[in-house]
Amino acid sequence: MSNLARMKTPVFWAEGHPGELDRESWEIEVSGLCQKPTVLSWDDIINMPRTIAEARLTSVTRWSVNGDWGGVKLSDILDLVEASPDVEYIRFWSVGKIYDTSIPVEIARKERTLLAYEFDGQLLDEDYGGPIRAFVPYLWGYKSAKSVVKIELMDHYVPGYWEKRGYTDHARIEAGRVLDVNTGKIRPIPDGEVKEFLDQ
Ligand SMILES: Nc1nc2c(c(=O)[nH]1)N[C@H]1C(S)=C(S)[C@@H](COP(=O)(O)O)O[C@H]1N2
Ligand SMILES: [Mo]
Repeated sequence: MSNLARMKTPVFWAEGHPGELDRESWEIEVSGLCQKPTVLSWDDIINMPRTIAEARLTSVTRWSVNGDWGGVKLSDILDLVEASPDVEYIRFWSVGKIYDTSIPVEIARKERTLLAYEFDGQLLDEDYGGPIRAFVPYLWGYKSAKSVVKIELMDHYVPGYWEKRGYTDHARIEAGRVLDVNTGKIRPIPDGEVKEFLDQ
């Protein structure tokens, strides 16, 4: 059992669980405002430099889980496709293309923003957004789209699945208390969970 499952990390699939997904044939289309739109295969992604970010996924429903998220920096992907200087937002689409969400390019470029494929050294399964998901520890978890199939480089903002249903567009993590999934205890987050990262 994966560490995420063992800790009983909640499994959110607002659009419905996608069922079994094939890792080896996974592809992510990267398109929009860039010089070199491309389709990245599973092999392409795992052969890119890997970054491990020890960080939390923090849900607006007030829980968070910490661990070693591993994957490729989104910034490296933006460089690979030669993102246009006009890009302002990065839009993620999950498998089935019902769930989408967008983040500002400044957040996309931060060092802990990943296309993640592992947690604590274990490959992500379908429950937790495998084969590959967005991991954006700087913002509420609804920006961390699971099982990503498409990344669009945009010069404008489009509200995503949850943003259209009332969650904030900026998704700034608010001060308060969350359930720490790792310990089962309540964890105060007086400055929002990732103030220290945002100041970097
Ligand atoms: N495709 C998809 N991605 C999603 C969601 C979803 O419902 N569908 N939920 C989001 C929310 S609200 C959170 S908090 C995290 C939860 O991730 P987990 O289900 O892996 O714990 O995934 C985000 N990504
Ligand atoms: Mo969430």
